[in-house]
Amino acid sequence: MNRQIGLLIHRSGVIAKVVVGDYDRIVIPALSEVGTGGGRLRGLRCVHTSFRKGGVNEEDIMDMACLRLDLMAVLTLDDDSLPALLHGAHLLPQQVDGRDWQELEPVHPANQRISCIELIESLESEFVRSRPIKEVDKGRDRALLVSVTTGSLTYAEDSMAELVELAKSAGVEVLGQIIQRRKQMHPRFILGRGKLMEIMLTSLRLGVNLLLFDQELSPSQIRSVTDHTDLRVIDRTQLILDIFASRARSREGKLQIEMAQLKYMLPKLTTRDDALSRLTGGIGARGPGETRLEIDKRRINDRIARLGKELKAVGKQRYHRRNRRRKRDVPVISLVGYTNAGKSTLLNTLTKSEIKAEDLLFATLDPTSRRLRFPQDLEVIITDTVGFIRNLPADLLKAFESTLEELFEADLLLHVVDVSNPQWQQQVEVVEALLHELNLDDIPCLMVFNKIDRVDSEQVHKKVDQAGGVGISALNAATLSPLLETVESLLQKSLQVR
Ligand SMILES: Nc1nc2c(ncn2[C@@H]2O[C@H](COP(=O)(O)OP(=O)(O)OP(=O)(O)O)[C@@H](O)[C@H]2O)c(=O)[nH]1
Ligand SMILES: [Mg+2]
Repeated sequence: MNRQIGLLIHRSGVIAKVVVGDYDRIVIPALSEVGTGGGRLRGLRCVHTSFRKGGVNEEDIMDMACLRLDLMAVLTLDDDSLPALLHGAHLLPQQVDGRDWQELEPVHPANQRISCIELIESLESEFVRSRPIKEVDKGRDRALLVSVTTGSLTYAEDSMAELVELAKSAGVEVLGQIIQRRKQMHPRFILGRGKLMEIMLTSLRLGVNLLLFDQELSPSQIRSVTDHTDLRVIDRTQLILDIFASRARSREGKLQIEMAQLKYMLPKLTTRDDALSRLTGGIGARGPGETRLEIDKRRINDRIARLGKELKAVGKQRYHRRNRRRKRDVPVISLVGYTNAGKSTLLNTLTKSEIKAEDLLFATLDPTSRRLRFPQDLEVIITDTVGFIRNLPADLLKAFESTLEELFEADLLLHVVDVSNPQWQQQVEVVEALLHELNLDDIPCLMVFNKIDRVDSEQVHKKVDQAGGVGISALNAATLSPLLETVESLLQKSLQVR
């Protein structure tokens, strides 16, 4: 037939698939329905004929790595089209001379002495031994973080460091990071073939099951990666959405998240996209639920419309609540700031409450309000809300419109800054830009430099003075009096104006 023939053979000896290719290649079909058998390798080996004289080529290695095949073997033919040599290759649990695979000595198929099954089984046990999955980590996602950038490397590194924190907040174990700089971003292929192969081999070696991209991916870019791999692929926005979904407690919060997730999914459903149906649980699939991800566009649109109505109704209740507050004329202070800056901790210390404050990004999602009485009989309401982060997509921000509306009511914003974070200056810029985007820059805003207990004080005091803010340690009530005094005098001023 002048075509290559390939067999995918199960360890039991059963032929799982027969693939008929063309003269110079075969294409292995998607194997998603075949289980991975618990081990690191797929439990299938591929043997195919070739009209070329050479043995295993780069394409074969790529297929083997991406599909985690037990073994790849190429049978070459002699001039009479009879079997000549069998070339084999297998993956290695550890790199040898910088390579992740190894070729076997070519032999005539009749002289093939080694036992395939023994070889595969010893490989597999070595894979497991070199990176055992700890009992506690079973069921957790194990991710390789990937950033593809055309911009500055330092920016990519900072953003990556934050992605690591985001991943931790989502309960994902981070096994490795890869940053690639490209001259130009390809609209279809986010990564070159070579890089993709490197990622696949690294994933295999580390036991990765999730690729987490720092950049937002287009449907075709997701496809170009998932076509070659059987790893789940999600991007930064999806990860943030997932964290939000797991944190939302209030009805309104849950509605907002579901809305944001559906809106995010919708454009990605326009092309038939395998990546979505691969989301069978875990990160990226929480919230609206996996079944919902599969329902068609029209039903999603219906759902979005319904959610919109419900949100409006909830918003009305909120409006009434706020109105009552207004009537009593209690000034409102809102805490804003980068995520993990210490907003909730500050609220807790000020009002002796116990809302959740944790060393996690986006620990707080739903807004909380508490009363606070100042020494001189001034009573205020102080509200804590969702933190900000860089590269927050506009749509996502919009999803929180009704929550963020609370901020419009504020008489004073306290912009809480974590000065112990080396990135604090950039974080201030991000928050200020977002405040501007939300048209909140008309409200008086006091900079509050938090966590001064963790930094060299003299240097920080200089910075704090320069920025005209107040330095505090939210964990320590004794450090808060300068803040309280400043806040009080600022409020008196604004109350007089009113
Ligand atoms: N050392 C020190 N740690 C602090 C201080 N203030 C807050 N923290 C810690 O910083 C972490 C984050 O605090 P949160 O209050 O949850 O921060 P947040 O701004 O509410 O963060 P999100 O709700 O996640 O956006 C917690 O582990 C706090 O214990 C401080 O003054 N000093
Ligand atoms: Mg918080």
